[in-house]
Amino acid sequence: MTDVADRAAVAWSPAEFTERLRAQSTRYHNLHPFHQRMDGGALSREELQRWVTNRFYYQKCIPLKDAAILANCPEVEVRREWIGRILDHDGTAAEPGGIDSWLALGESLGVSRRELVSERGVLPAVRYAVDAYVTFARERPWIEAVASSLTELFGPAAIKVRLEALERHYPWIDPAGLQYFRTRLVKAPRDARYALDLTLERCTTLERQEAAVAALRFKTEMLWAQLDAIDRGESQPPGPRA
Ligand code: AHQ
Repeated sequence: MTDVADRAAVAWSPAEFTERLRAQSTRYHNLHPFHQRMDGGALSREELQRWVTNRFYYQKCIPLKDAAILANCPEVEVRREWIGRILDHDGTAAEPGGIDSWLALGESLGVSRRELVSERGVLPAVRYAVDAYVTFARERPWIEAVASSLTELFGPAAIKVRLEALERHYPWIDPAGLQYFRTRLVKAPRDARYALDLTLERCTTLERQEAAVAALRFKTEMLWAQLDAIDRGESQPPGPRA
């Protein structure tokens, strides 16, 4: 390999790699106009209902994404840790999970569980953005799918702001319905810490490090595209869906 190519192939230090991952926070969906309007108290009831309806599709697909990572990961220790994410969302027969909490959030915003589960209100672009995330996890190396979940490095700070804003600006929302986000404030930092440590540990060449940053960049764009569709408003092709 030439001297230039040798220099170019030198992996980033863990500190520099972490910094490049964390730099993706400037692309995080808390900066999207829709979330800015939510945090500023400017959303209508109808907009909040469109958001909770479409985000339900994202939430219900997270376990499919995580199951894809499990299916692609040959390491028992990693699977033992990662399977917890599926249980966090799906819950168990004894203990409802995050998907059930999201349904309660929907009810507190005036959208019935039946309506959320029907997916009637899921916008085409939201469906395609979310399905792209699941497909990414199914088709890319499992460590890249792990890296794509690192948007949760930025989640808790955004959710703290959002929770405070929802409680302050939208008094018609039953605070009990916001429990989902209070739970994320506990689980997301733990999940993000494990995913970051795993990404730093396994991505030891420049090529793998750049792929991990690209995976996280992909995920910031998936979250951004989801909100573009929600922000734009109702848009379905004419004619019957079935
Ligand atoms: O509620 C969220 C959630 O369960 C997850 C799982 C995680 C992943 O595996 O990609 N990401 C994520 C996120 C959730 N909520 C979003 C929000 O802003 O409410 C943030 C989102 C993320 O940052 O990826």
